[in-house]
Amino acid sequence: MTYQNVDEFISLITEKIRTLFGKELHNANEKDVYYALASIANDEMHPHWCKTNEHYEQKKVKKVYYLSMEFLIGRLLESNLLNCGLLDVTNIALKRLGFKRDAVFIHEHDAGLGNGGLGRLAACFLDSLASLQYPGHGCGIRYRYGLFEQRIIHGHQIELPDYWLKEDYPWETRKSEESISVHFGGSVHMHRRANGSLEFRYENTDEVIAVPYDIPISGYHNHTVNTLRLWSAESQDRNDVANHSDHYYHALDHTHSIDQISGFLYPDDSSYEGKKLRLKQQYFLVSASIQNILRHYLNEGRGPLTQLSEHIVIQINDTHPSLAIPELMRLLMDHYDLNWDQAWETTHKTIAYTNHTTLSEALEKWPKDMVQNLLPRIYMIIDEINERFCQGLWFDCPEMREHIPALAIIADDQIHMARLAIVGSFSVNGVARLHTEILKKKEMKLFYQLFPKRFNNKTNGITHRRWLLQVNPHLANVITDVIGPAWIKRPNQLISLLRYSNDPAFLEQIEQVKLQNKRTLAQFIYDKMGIKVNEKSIFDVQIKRLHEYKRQLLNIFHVIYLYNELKDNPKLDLTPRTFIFGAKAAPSYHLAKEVIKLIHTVASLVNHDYDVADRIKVIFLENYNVSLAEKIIPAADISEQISTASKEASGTGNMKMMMNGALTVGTMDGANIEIRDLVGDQHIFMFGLTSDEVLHYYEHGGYSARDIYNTDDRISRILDQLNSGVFGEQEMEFKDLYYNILYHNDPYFVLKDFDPYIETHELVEQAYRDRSIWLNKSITNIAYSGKFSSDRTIQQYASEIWQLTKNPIK
Ligand code: 26W
Repeated sequence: MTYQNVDEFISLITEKIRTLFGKELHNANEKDVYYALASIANDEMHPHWCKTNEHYEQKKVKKVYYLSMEFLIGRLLESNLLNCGLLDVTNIALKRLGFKRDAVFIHEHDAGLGNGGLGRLAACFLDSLASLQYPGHGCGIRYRYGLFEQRIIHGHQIELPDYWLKEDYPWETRKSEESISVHFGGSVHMHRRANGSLEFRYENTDEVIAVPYDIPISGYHNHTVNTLRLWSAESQDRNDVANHSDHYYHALDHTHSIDQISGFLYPDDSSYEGKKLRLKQQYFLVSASIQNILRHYLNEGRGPLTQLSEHIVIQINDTHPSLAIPELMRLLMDHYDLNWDQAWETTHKTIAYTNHTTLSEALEKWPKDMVQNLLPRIYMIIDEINERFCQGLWFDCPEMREHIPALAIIADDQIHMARLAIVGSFSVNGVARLHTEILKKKEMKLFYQLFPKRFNNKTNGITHRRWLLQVNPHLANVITDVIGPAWIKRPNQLISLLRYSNDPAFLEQIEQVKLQNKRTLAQFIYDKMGIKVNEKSIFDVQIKRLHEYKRQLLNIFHVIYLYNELKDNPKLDLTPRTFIFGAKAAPSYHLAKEVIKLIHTVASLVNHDYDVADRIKVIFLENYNVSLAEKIIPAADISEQISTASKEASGTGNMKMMMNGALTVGTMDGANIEIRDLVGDQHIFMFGLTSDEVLHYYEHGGYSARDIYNTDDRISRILDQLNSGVFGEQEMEFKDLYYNILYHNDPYFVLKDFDPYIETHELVEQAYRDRSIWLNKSITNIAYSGKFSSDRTIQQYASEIWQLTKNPIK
């Protein structure tokens, strides 16, 4: 059904308000309208959802299950309406009824079930899978608390719990009848059956019930509706608690500890902590998901489990769900009687692994004892996988013997999850060309020698439906006006914009759209913070998790440098700039939090200094999340992608901002390189050390931050200001940042890249002054951004890893 007729759509809203809330439309508030619209979208999706499932089951089509500890889906109302073809009519109806769109949409609490790039990637992939009509479902955890809410108090980050389920969440359906038991702890006993085979019995385990909550994932203007299944941990005897008053507190305690399993998302991006609860979460996700997959497989009568890999592929999003490997082995052997060789053959043909980082501190390694105690049978299986793998190396690859300690899955009393993931899967992919090359040549070199065919690259992407069509409707309209709407289904067609990249009328339109978006963001900033920003200034944006390697510090050093210049020479001819930051630091990441404090300190100095008035402003937007990104990105002129080369696996914010016409100031890292290859050097601002240079320094030394400090006055001035209390309430407030640079030799090469960074920003400024040059660059970026649609990425996963075919739903 489509509602071209606005009157009819308004009647539908009216009817919904009556049935849901027992009120008339004229008494309804924005929240009521939000729920009414969600209900309309659900009515639209649910019949197609049933049909999609029917089709997959009856046609026995090959499916992918995307296992991820994170799905950063943000809000769904607008994207669901868009995908169902109801967004335009909704916009008109709301206008007619006198409701502001945003005031309605903000009643949906962001589902912040992810830390950053990896979780958002999973959400974009689900959108592309459904839009391309591929059978693909997500499996994750229904955390009661998503990533913390960030408050800034006196410049310091404070974390508050993100209780996103406070209000009714209209998109999920609880499916208690499909619940699954997951077992922890206990002991394992071996018995020999009459036929000589071994049987494993588990005793005294703790049982946890995994209850699925399903969220429909609608494709764009097609009838495919896939599923995101999120598991919630519950205790079996929840109802018993009330009945056993003598054990009441004991039972309550028990229930409480089970509830914790799906309690909260660990707020750690790219640093690994061996927390038992996190291990429980990982096994909980994996066990529930794999049991569920096998149950469906068998119910659908797809054949013996030895053929599993012809029907199912399981993609694991980083190593976080890599226990899928021993769990699938366990179920195939202990529950379905396959022998080791059959189970192994099946498992490693079914599972594929994506790596998202080479940062050594992020590589997961679980203490052997912890796994042994919490998951005794899983430990036995990992141990056996390891034994067989190492024996194979010893006997079949004598040249590898000396490397066994570096390859062994269990070494130094730890289980190396990346090694397990490589050995137990048929595909290992990195997320951008450089990243994959670094995996092959450095981090996973030995494994690459062993299994060269297993390694492949899949450069990340973003859904252009959300990140262009939905968040920047003005730009989308202007594009469609000149090249037609075909780009919406085939984003590569954005390339046709090149023909207009020197067309003065088109340039003017692009200019006006950006200005309008900047005005909207400026108004938002004013409403939130009471700060007026100059809408004509360059909006210079860095939005991403706060991490040393992402180098927000380099950005703020640039601000301090400009501030010093302006103080020395108040008449300096400088194009006004607004520096916009959004970033959460992991709660325990001290240096990252110090950077947040520094940004605020600089902001309060700069923003209140009359000499600088209106020429530089520093804005830190609190609580960066998907919805805030949607507001900022359409307004960005400059996209800061300035990680230490080799450290950022891909980046996806770079793609989002490019697609919205921002120009990248970036290092030769991650997908920045592929952006540069497409748009050409003249349409991007690249600077700094290359990854080879960085890796060379790490390996051979030869870098001295102190030498740069001693020879570059701009830098010594900034560092001395940091230490002397010019910035900050007291001297030494930022001593740890200062020491990290001068006494730990600046591990992320901030000083080394400072000079080229400043120089690059001077080029940015020159380019910005010539409007037609700038707009030509901006259009060139939009034109080439089609390659970074996650549709392209998913297409590559589907044909090169998953061997999936498209299944249109009638
Ligand atoms: C175990 C704790 C932990 C949690 C999350 C370790 C590592 C992670 C992720 C790997 C962090 C992450 O989000 N990585 C990002 O993944 C994006 C999607 O592929 C890439 O674009 C980013 O470059 C990468 O940092």
